[in-house]
Amino acid sequence: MTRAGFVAVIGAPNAGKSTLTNRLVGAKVSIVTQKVQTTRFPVRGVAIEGEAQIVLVDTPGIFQPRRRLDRAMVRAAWGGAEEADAIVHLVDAAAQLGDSGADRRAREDVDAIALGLKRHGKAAILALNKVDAVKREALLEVSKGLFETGVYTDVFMISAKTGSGLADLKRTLAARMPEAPWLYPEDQTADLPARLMAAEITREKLYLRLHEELPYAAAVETTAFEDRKDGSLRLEQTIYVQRESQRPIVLGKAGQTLKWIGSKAREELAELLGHPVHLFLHVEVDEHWAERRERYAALGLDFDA
Ligand SMILES: Nc1nc2c(ncn2[C@@H]2O[C@H](COP(=O)(O)OP(=O)(O)OP(=O)(O)O)[C@@H](O)[C@H]2O)c(=O)[nH]1
Ligand SMILES: [Mg+2]
Repeated sequence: MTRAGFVAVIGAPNAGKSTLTNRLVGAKVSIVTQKVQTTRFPVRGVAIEGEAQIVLVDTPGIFQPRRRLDRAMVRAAWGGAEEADAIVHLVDAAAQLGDSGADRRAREDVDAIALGLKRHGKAAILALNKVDAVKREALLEVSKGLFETGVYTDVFMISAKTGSGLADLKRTLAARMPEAPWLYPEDQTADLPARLMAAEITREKLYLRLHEELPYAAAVETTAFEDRKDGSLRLEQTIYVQRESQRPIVLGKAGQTLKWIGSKAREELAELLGHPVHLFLHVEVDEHWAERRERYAALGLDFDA
């Protein structure tokens, strides 16, 4: 008898949701950066545990939305939770204990998520992440406080980075999947279209390099994706920034920054796609990128959220 189902991984921005998803899947399916609000739309990754296929749905961080893109991202995250057979609420334990502005915001987001779960009548598994970065005694206090909300069925202490505690969590998730035939072929780990995955990889490199300088509304689109006769792939992508003043930031001195981004993305793409890749990057200014309906449709986001 096989099992299969969906697990939504929800949480405040930067909790480690994408890191956890990748780690459980055992392959990179979702991009990770130190910047908050990296994930913009739900990304699926397929993990296997014994007879169970666990489809993890990595979601955008849930926070107090202000702009249109924020609202669409948060709506998509809750949508992922609505449809799932199980929900993991991932919490950055270090942020629960810190007192920087970002930590306080994260705590507000965590409390709001617990309330949201309660309102939706959803039970969730609480996973305290980044235990590698905090003292064990402090963790107990944090987990006690959150558990008292009554919305959680279990608590796990994990590190998505080191893998600590993940075997236990994975077994629990497998047991919660309904009896069903598998949803994906055995060897499939991701289901993002290659063009979109390629754009995500470049966006990751862009943010890894420029997370402090770039506004979060920067975006990447794949505009050409061709097989060539010699077995290589030819990709063209456009990096959108919001202001003319951001173009030189992305280019860097003598184009060095863009070159670095391109070569990092190209290396990773070649490995992922199993073919040599020729990658051509363009930088364009589009002040209204985040206000264009067609962009949302391309990412599966609701423009009117
Ligand atoms: N120390 C430590 N850092 C972690 C752990 N898990 C994730 N991180 C780091 O936390 C940062 C955010 O990780 P992501 O996986 O992108 O977080 P996310 O929740 O997907 O973030 P958004 O998509 O922006 O909502 C990255 O710098 C990770 O390397 C962990 O277990 N321990
Ligand atoms: Mg993410």
